Amino acid sequence: MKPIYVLNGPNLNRLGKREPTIYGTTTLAEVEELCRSTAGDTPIVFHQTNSEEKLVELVHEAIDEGAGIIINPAAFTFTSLALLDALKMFEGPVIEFHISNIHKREPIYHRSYVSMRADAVMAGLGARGYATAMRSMLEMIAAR
Ligand code: CA2
Repeated sequence: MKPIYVLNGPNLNRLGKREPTIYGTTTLAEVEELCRSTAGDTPIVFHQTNSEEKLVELVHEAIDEGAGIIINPAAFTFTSLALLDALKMFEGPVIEFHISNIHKREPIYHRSYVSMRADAVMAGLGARGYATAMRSMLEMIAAR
């Protein structure tokens, strides 16, 4: 069984430690556990990186080995054509995920490059939304 990749971009390693009014108090380690428990027997590859290069390389790894990608690209959402180009090479389902509702925030957070490839976009459900994203990803893979 191919794994589902859950990829997290810059600063999300600080989740649960700063700005709890926007991002909540759940840590990234707790998010990983939530993803694993929701996925059940389906294997998960879970990463966070502050590096655009590393994030692109992880998408390349998913192109070769992954069944689906759930990605919270954080700030790279709004800046990275390299990430968009890498995601365009991936043939399985892609869910773009944001903890906060990016559309409720300043205009610089409204234009996502990643959305041009994502099959679904989720925003504003908080950290527990990763479980919702995982359930939807399992359904999307099963429906293919
Ligand atoms: O809501 C999200 O998940 C975001 O992708 C998070 C990004 C932000 O640039 C996006 O607009 C929305 C920022 C991540 C910052 O991470 C922090 C984590 C904990 C505390 C403070 C910042």
